[in-house]
Amino acid sequence: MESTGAQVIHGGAIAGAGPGVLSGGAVMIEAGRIQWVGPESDLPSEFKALPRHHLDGRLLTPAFIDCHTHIIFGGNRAREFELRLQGASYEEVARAGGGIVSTVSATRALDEAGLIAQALPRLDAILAEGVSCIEVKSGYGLDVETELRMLRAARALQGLRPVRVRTTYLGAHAVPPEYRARADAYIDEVCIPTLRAAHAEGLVDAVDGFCEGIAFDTKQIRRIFDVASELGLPVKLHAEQLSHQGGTALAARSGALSVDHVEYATEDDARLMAASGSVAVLLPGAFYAIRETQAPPVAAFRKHGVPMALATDCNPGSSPLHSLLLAMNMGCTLFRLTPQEALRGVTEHAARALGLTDTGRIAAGLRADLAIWNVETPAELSYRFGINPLHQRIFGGI
Ligand code: DI6
Ligand code: FE
Repeated sequence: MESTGAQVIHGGAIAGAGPGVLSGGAVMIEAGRIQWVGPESDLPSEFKALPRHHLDGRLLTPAFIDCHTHIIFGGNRAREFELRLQGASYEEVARAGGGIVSTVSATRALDEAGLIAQALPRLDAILAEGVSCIEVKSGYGLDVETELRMLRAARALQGLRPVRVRTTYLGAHAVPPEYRARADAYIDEVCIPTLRAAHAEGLVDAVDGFCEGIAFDTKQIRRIFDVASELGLPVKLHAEQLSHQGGTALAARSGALSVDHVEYATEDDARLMAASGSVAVLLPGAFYAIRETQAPPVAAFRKHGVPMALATDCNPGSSPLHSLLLAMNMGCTLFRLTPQEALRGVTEHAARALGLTDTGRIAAGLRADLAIWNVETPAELSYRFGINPLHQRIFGGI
């Protein structure tokens, strides 16, 4: 499948074209877009003579979307992993000057080429599992120049690999050492001016923050969200990951695209998220790696109709996970998602968490970002782990 010319993909089951699985389905793609999808028996006669791509019984899905990652950073935190194994908690390590702040020093030391070189193997691992679109956050620079450099490096990835990159400004990730105990001054003097500079350079698709005892409170996050709103940028938030701080309510009231982690969110939070249409982005890699025991309120999200997405949260500290398939397996095993919810979580709902309406489903008019899997049913994508069943990924029809 090397041309952008019209072709028909057929001869297998299709998931992501509607609520269930379409067996014996067909898809016509042309010029990088899906033009038609339906049962092969209904294929319009004008498409019948087009070149064919036979699935040989394989499953066709939308290409996956990793809607929450931090893949641009320097160094690693294996030492912190060892400390946690000896009993230190993620918060204790952070309060002792490790954690996010230790990655900040290693990130500041790299130029743009260095940041890209370290990120490419991570990106390649993620793309190898049928991913076509990835969100990348800043937040390990915490000064004007390094935050901008991270965002530029993230954007540059889409010139180096066949992938679509969405960039999120996460200046409110941690308080850097030079502003220790002066979080408000950091927000005024660095975080907000950097947001304005990054936006002026066209580097920001969304604005994020970390609302947590070890990071920023709701008042501080609100000040950043006010600037995002003034600039016309959508917001999202890391909220209720380690404790309940009220970030979810703030984010939902700000019309956030997504609220991420949400282990400590309540049923009231779920109600607010449903009202605002915010996606709950579940990050089981972080839950697993820091040995969290409180699972997110999946039943409340279901009850109130909050869409749930799954992502890797790929980062050097709380989630050194480079597999969206494993995130799906963990979402099912640890959070009791159904395999169908897991698949929607890395396709349709992940697109929604990024505010994208042209991808994540198999429907006429959307981008021809597709994945062909050596499996027969969607449940198999979540069921096995440690094996990659991808047969082929199609990116923009190619
Ligand atoms: N929550 C997370 O899980 C990541 N960021 C955040 O706000 C962790 C980032 C890190 O530990 O480096
Ligand atoms: Fe994160």
